[in-house]
Amino acid sequence: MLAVKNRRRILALALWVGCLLCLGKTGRAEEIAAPSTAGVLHLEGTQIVGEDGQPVQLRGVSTHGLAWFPQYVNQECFRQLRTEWRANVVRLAMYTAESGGFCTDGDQESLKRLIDDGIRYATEEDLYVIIDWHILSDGNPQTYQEEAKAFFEEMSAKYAHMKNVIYEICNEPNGGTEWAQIKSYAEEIIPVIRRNASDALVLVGTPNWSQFVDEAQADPITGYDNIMYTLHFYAATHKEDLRMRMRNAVQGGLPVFVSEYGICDASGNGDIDEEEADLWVKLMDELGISYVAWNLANKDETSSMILSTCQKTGGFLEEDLSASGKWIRRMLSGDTDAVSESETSPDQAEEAQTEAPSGETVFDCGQIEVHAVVKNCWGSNGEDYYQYELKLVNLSGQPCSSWEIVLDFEEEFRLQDGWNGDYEKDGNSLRISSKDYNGKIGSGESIGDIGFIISGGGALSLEGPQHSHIV
Ligand code: IDC
Repeated sequence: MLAVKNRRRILALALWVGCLLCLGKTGRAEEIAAPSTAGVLHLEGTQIVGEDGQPVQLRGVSTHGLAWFPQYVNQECFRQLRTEWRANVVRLAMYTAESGGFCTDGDQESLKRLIDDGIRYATEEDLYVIIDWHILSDGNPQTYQEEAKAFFEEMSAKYAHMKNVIYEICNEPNGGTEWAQIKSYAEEIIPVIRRNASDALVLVGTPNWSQFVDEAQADPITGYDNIMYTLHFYAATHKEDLRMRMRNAVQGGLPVFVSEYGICDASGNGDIDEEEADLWVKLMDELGISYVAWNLANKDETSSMILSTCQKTGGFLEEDLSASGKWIRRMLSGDTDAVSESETSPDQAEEAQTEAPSGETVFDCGQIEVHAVVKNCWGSNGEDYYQYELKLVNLSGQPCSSWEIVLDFEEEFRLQDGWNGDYEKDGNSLRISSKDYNGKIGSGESIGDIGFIISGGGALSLEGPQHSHIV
């Protein structure tokens, strides 16, 4: 037993080294704005700002059609987007007219449940969240205007009190729909939302698949605050022309939000153009524009961020991501060197095969044995962040109805987040106690999915006096 533990410790140390090596290379210097810090967003000129008046840039990902890929609306997935990808917004894309569409043959109740779930998870993970009325094959948003009114009436009433909900009222008008028609639709929908959510940001699509922001600029919607206009691009199709259209609109005073983009071509498929994608990101950053990437799914298409061979719905490793997914994760997180199984050294890979699960450190804490894994680590704002996941095994010989463990770290650290437990920091120690729903562990049995994120000195003291207590 001891020998096994020591081998695991050595492996854990090897992983630490790997992890430490990956830190501090990039990382966006600025703190990421979140609902808990920036609060309700509003516009000052073309710029989104938080309650304290500081500029806020939202950067994140969009789901694919909720009816088709509902499985990615889950808390673990959103948590990873927030903590590892460093996203601060998710977009919930609900098609209106395609198969399974809200206004065609879709199951409206289950679609609304997915939106409710998505908003709940986003809120719990401190993310802003966009409710996207995803018109596409319906071309003109007026096609389902009455349905849109009823939908946004219900959504805005339900979410009026939330700081983090943003309303996108028509994804991409197309098929010759003119700005005057979109504007007229928006002037029907915005007052419905405003009666409930008086300040929330509202995003309005623009002609030609949300590209002709200049037409909105020539005749903007007046009489309401906090209205933004969307521009969508796909980097392998849309280049300098559309970038200049975006820049001119913003410099001309139009608040623009890139609520959808891809780094491949406009079909959502085809080749990736990283060079153009870099130019887009550079310009959006310069102009303080927010941007949301299409799409969080494992469809066999270039724009899907997860490989079609990957069936996971959260806890994605680098090797689970498509080329788009890798690029977007790296760009958002600023982390250019993720540790992935495919990137570990041959020695580590060999060890990993003989140890299951790999990279686990096991602590005998008395009554409870703690299995700790560093799931991820990254550098940001000059600090190192470590995400731990724990499994607890009850070795006391009797069932328990609650538990408490204390973990010691080698250095001072800061607790950033913790889940499925109550967390209390005391010097270099972290005390974790059970929630009412996960206190019970049968004799010899285990529970998992307990996790936390710390910054600063992240190494667990391997020989430290870790201990546990059960009732
Ligand atoms: C695409 C999806 C694809 C789906 C299709 C439905 O990627 O799997 O079959 O829609 O028609 C958009 C749209 C967005 C498109 C995407 C790629 O907003 O719905 O998704 N795209 O074509 N505008 C430009 C590109």
